[in-house]
Amino acid sequence: YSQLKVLDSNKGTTQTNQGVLTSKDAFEESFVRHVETTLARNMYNCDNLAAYQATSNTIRDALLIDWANTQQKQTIQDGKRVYYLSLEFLMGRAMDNALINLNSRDNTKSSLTELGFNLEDVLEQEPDAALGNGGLGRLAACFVDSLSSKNYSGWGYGLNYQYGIFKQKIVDGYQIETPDYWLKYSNPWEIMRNEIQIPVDFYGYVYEDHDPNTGKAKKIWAGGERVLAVAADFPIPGFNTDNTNNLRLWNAKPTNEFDFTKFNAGDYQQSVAAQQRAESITSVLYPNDNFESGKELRLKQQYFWVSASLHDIVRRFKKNHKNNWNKFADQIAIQLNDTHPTLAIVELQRIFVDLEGLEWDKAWEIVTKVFAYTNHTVMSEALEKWPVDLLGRLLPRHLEIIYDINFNFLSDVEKKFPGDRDLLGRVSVIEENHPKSVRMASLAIVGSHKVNGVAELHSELIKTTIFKDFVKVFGKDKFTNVTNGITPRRWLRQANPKLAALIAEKLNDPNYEYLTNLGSLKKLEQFVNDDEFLKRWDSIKFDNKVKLANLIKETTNIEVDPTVLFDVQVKRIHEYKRQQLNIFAVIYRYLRIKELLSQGVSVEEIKLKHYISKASIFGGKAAPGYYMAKTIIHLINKVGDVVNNDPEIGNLLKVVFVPDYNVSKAEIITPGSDLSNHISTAGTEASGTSNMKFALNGGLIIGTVDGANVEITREIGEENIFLFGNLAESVEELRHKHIFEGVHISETLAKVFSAIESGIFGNPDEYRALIDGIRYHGDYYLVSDDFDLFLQAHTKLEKVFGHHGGDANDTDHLHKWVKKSVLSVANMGFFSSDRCIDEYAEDIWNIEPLSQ
Ligand code: GLG
Repeated sequence: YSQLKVLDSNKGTTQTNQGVLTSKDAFEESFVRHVETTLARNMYNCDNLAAYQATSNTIRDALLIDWANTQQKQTIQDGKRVYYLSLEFLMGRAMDNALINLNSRDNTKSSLTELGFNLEDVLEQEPDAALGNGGLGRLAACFVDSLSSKNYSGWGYGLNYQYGIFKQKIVDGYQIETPDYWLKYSNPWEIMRNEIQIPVDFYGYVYEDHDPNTGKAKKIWAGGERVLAVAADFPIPGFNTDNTNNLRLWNAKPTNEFDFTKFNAGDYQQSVAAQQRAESITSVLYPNDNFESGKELRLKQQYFWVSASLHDIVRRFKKNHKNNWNKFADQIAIQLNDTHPTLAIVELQRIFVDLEGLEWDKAWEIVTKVFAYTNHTVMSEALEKWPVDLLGRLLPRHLEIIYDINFNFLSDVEKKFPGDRDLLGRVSVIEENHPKSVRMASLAIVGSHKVNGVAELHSELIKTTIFKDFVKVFGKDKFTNVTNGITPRRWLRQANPKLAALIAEKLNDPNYEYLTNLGSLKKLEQFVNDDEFLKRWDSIKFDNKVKLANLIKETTNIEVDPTVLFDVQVKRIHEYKRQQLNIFAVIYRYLRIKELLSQGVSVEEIKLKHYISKASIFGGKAAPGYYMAKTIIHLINKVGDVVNNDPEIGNLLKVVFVPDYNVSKAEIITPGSDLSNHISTAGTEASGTSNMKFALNGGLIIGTVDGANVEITREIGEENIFLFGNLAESVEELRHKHIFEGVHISETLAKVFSAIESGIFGNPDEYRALIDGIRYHGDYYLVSDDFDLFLQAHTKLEKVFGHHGGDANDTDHLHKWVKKSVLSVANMGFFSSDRCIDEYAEDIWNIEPLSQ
């Protein structure tokens, strides 16, 4: 009763504080108060940055009320909660998203105008929270948005890196990495919880002792180094609901426990330095995507994060349920985003057995009910393995527990498949190799009740390749699929307000309810023969292209004509994603155009009969140590230099590399694309999520039969996507053929190679490894096999795009291209991350939404 009363009294506060969301006066009053008190400035000296800070503080105040109410409601209802453990949350900017989800954008905009500010300029002040590399981190960000929007009780746990992904500069065509200290100005969205401090230990040794009460032997881990995990909370508002979850990110801080041994030895400096080192644990995000480097600090990050999170989760459980461990798995589900948090399995087992005194088998039964693991890749270089020596030195007790888990697991396997020693070797959590190491994926599978892939094709592939033996051991029901999704709040409403508004109008849905019920986009199909509608649709795309052209001009000084086809490939730079295939095709196009011109064919004729005008737009970061990816970036930039400065070419072809691709740039680039490339070697891209973003924004896709492209095709129809290339089932055979029979370079690709080798794009030695990798070293990513198919797909799609010159009455373009665009959007409902979260909730977590 008393708790309910608190809830009730909070409602009173809610109304007064929430006034800032809907009333101009209330907003302005709070704004001025924050300028004067929080920022200690005055209105005469308030620039856009101060306006951003005052606005976000105002919105944050309102958000915190919802947040506190939600936490109370969750405690009172005491239902099952899910915790999403992810080493990356690629959130981007928070303010616009908060305004949209709290339905306060219009009020804020007009209030700011009255105060003399422009909302768009104010929004630009916010730095991206770039605490992730790419798809995996952005998926986690979409998931927390959906958890709140669908009224689940679900928290995210991660690390509060001081430096997120680096800022990319392009100098002389080369990528240069510079640190991004995103917390330069204080972060108004972060609530420091200095009172929530959890000690985390490293190193030391293990000894055996006897419990004085029971006389039983027990393990003690002692003598290590201690670091404090201090919580920083980020409220996550849902759309059209008060439900506001929490994203808790940990900061590493030194303890106050002084190292007296060092001090007594007269080494005060050393002692303080060691304390300071503690903070380095959360200082920087590892900038690798789909690649694991195996560094000790990375393992420290992982343990620091899972240990703090687990202790926090257990503490919260104990507040309500004391030591009633039988209830633990009914109250808590934990999702492991990739293998990065796998040590959580070991840590929970340690908490139960060593600290809470549970029997091993009982503890293990609970542990395996709690955890589930999502796999995001089949590529071996991305699969984590930690050397036993390193793990044992850093976490001596955990290594023992891992050995025990493995021993029990292998005994079960042995019973089921007596005498199959090879099988034991393949499924063992320990790889008996040099160095001997722990296979994190195996440990994650053994310690989880469900394992899922992220698109149908990928989920099938893991069952038949990397996890085949585990299917044999556990049966196929343990392995499932949850196809990825994206949040339509950010990726439609926020990134493409005009299209979102047109859709709302056509669906007769002034409150944008379709954003939490994305299947209703289907109703757009009824307008597909309405020319007026198609023209409006097309002119919104045009406006978005103008915005993108402006971004390109600002960041590269290259002018692109918004009437030409915008052909985009933005994502991490990786050989498997095949930006090299794309740039080779661009080079071929340039060479052919030059050839035609030299034969006296006019530009007009080329446009009509051969190639339509287009801009090839690239963007994406390469891992700092990834030579081949950096070579690809360099080639793209050098091709751009040549093509863009060739006076004969004009707007027939432009090549652009947008520097520092990130979430806020994606919000401009995605709505401005006519066509985007998702052209990975079949079987390598687990899902891809930008493919979904582009299609939801009315851009068409050129893609291989890979990842979620397969399901996008199924949903939107084969006639609305341009697929090409060899299929996943042929990849192995083709690779084999390359090695034993050599690689066949077609005439077209040979022309491209000899142009590069001629030096027109700078010193050919710089591209030697890229070309030789294809020609002489097995062409692992099948560029040679797919090159001509890629060119053919282009020829086909250009006929559909037509010779559109920005003419709204170009009915050919309207009826061919724009219709496909409408039909794509109408059928993208399936790819809302709300649908993913519902699937996880039902099939994996077994949780229900909170009653509101
Ligand atoms: C991975 C995969 C992507 C996938 C994403 C989210 O490479 O294909 O879409 O996770 O599941 N490392 C990644 O970005």
